[in-house]
Amino acid sequence: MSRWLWSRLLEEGGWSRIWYGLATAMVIAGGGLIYHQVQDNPPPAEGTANLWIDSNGGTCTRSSSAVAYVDGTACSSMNAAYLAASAGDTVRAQTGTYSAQTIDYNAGKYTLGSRVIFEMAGFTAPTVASDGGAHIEVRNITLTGTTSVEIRADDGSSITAASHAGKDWVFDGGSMKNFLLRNAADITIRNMVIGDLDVFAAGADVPKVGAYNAVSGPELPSTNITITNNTFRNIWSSNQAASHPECFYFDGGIQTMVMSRNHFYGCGVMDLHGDPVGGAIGPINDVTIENNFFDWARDENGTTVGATINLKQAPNGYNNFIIRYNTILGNFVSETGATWTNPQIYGNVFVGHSGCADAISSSAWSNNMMDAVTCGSTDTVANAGIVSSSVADCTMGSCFQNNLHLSSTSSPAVDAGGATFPSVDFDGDSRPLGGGADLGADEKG
Ligand SMILES: [Ca+2]
Ligand SMILES: [Ca+2]
Ligand SMILES: [Ca+2]
Repeated sequence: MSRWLWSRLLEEGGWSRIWYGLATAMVIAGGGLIYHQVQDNPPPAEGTANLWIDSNGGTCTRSSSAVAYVDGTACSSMNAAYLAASAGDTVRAQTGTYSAQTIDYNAGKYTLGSRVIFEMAGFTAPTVASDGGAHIEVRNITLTGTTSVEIRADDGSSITAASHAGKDWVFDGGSMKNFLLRNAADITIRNMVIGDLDVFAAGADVPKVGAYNAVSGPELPSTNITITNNTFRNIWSSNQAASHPECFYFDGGIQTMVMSRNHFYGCGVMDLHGDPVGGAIGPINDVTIENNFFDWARDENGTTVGATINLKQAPNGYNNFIIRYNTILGNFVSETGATWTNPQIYGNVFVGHSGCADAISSSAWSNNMMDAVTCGSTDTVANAGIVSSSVADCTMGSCFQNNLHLSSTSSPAVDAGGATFPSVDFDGDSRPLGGGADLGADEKG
């Protein structure tokens, strides 16, 4: 089985989130977990599709079997193709630069049994936005504008219909500047390059997951968000006093989010920022952050600054928040006043960490490897050189990725993990190798 397919099974939970394919066997994978092994049911042959998009459109006629491109029967937009598609169809696009795309709520598409697949290699557009679109997978698209992706509920000014939340979207491969998920459900962003964005110069926001703030009607926070195997890079502000960047922002009300196997570098001010604001929205719930590489957060000149992961204070807090098996250059900070229920911080490698997060009890910390200060009774002090390379400063906007794999199989992080760990590492390789799980995001040996 290809690594490509394995990664989907492992990341999506195997049983319920397989978007196509048939189970043919069961195998025992690392950690003793049982996954389906599936027979891949690939998209139609290269050069054929059920629907095509081109720059001048056409009759937008669906073919039940995949066919080659015909100028006169193509669609002029993603939305037109979506409206014409049936469940499981593949849409392809002629190579070109297109205008902004908008996909709207459609009752007939909201209950599709499988996604409409957009194979968008060669398709460049500024943005994809959707109010309540559902069951869509977008692959290998290039998005150049801000806000690159916005998925939200049907009506942002008066949210009353939970059934109209944007739901069951996958973005897989390609690149975007940023994204905004509001009142969205069952969203996956994977295998993408996200960033290369001066938020001040572009007048842009940072990648963000949350709920609507300050609108009338009930709030419908974003639910079941998976962000995996992406590169977040060079998201910064050339005027930090006027525009406060970070590589990823999440606010109150999130219900279930997993961030795994992402690589962060060139992030202004912070790599991650949680901000559970807004009394009606509620706390941040059930978040797991695992197997990520986090570079130093940086100021606008590229010099390292304080908080790689910064979780802001009340009024709302954090429930069931897990930070495990990450490699983190810099600090994890919980601001004074944040309320925590069941935080777990274990198995991480912290390099350059200078203090324990406020408001989190020492019992939440275990088996972390840290520089000079330890926070829990089973944390240990690391030696210099534990990771392969760690560059202190760079030129902001063009920072390059540190190599945060463990430096050698004799690293003290090797086999130093506890009994609970993710079943794969940053690279997607199985854990554990050798005599136990290795600390940090890389399983080395
Ligand atoms: Ca045409
Ligand atoms: Ca090991
Ligand atoms: Ca590895």
